[in-house]
Amino acid sequence: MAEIDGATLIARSLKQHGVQYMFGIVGVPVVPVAFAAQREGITYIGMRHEQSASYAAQAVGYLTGRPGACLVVSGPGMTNAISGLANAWSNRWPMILIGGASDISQHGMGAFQEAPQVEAARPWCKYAAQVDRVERIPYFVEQAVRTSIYGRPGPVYLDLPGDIIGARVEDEATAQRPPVPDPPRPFADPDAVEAALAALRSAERPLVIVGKGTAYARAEDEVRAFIEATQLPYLATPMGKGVLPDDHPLSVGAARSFVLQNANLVFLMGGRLNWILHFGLPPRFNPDVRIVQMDIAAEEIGTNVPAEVALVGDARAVTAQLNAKLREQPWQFGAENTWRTGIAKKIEENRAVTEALFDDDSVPMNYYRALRDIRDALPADAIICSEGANTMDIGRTVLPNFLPRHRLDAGSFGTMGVGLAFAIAAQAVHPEKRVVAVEGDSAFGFSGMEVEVACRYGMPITFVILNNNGISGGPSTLDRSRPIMPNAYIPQARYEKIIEAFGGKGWFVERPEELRPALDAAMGSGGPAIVNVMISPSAQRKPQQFGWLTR
Ligand SMILES: Cc1ncc(C[n+]2csc(CCOP(=O)(O)OP(=O)(O)O)c2C)c(N)n1
Repeated sequence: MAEIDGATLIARSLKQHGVQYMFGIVGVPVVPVAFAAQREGITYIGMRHEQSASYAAQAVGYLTGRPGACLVVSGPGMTNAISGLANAWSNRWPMILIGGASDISQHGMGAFQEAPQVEAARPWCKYAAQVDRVERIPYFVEQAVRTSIYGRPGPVYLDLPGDIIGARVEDEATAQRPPVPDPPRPFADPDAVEAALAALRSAERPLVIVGKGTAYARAEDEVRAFIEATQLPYLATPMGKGVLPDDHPLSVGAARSFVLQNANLVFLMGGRLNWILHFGLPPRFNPDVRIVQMDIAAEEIGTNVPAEVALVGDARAVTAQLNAKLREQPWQFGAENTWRTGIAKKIEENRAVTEALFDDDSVPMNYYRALRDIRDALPADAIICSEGANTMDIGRTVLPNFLPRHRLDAGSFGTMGVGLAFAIAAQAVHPEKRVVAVEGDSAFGFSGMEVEVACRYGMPITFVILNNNGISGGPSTLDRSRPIMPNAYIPQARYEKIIEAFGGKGWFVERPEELRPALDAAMGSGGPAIVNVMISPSAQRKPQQFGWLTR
């Protein structure tokens, strides 16, 4: 009678439920799992740090709607991956972490890398379990995959002791469940759909906020139809960008502070009133703002500001419900009113300030000047990964997105170090697309060794580092006669040389006129490249009405 081992069974079960990508670092006891994954037709990408492997797995989850798998060894391998679990938990992205664990037969004996792994995973996960018998692997994998993508998505954890991975069992004792179907798409209460449209019709200064939940739900066609049918002004959240193209005439992103502060009704589509949206509270929001809220998770409704109307359901299904009602009873927000003219005026004012910064050819460059050239060099369907403080915040306003799920950033958890792994995941999922990671020099440093992964797999990712000598701008020279400033790095560090060690190409850019040729050469090189761009340590965002976080 045919036998199957635990490693093959885990790989086969993952494949059975649509898991296509695995990122990891091998060692005892998970080596056979990685080889089995390759044999079963799962793409295995070996990373240089578990943190990056776990970031990559969740980016796959966001981009494809099926969790990416992250494979790590017991003990420190598993604990290194917890930052990824936390980031996925905060972003509500699906991923499945598979942690090797010490043998069940040695539990409590001080086994090699023995650790309370399930307990450590649990606060970040929708589901965390140890596989207790080899023949139950298909059960646990189905449970984990389904839980990660059904309802509100999120990370899950499976603990795989070495003696389960190595165990053999009769093949026929291990029947697979049918593949987990795509998540059900619940509709909202039809009365709430009517109420939402009535609320929008009654608002003098309405604003739609398009969140990344709509991107995850693949609701772009429905959201576009809704915005165009109603002619409502909309603002995209950082990763909601691209659900509608950023150059859409109804986008009011260039007047963000103004519209948030003055809207008297906000329709929140698949976004949360967390710190990124200033909790929906004054001074950033109108104290009397009315909230119409659409979310897949009922428990999200009313967070920080009570919702007048709750649309609980899948963003694509619910927006289609709204669109159907609008076809029965067409309605548009007025074309001419003080709300529209006020927004248009603010957009113009903001544009004038940034134009001056775009055209400033000072050396070293300011962020806007550098980002202008990056913007102009990118194709419209580029996938942009972005992290840093100013690099990311200014980049979000300068680098446009024209397609959904084409922007990945530090996200709800504000995590530095995600960018390289996100770029690797994006290039794995979309080998045909231009992927660019726009990185602050500090952000790059968290995961810089992952450029070796891009080189090893021949991924033509362009890593652009906006280098201002430290965390949000360090000193231009290092004075070792005093304590080195906590935010300082080696000035003018030649990060581009790191990738050359692995066969990639590097460019060092100091002057504005050198930047576009370097970007074009890097993207034309056909392989991975770093463009290391010196930015003035004193360069900042254009003057802002409110301080960051508005404490
Ligand atoms: C994992 C993690 N550690 C530390 C921080 C704190 N932090 C926020 S932004 C940042 C780096 C900002 O500098 P840089 O990436 O160079 O971008 P810049 O603002 O200079 O453009 C750091 C370390 C964080 N957000 N995440």
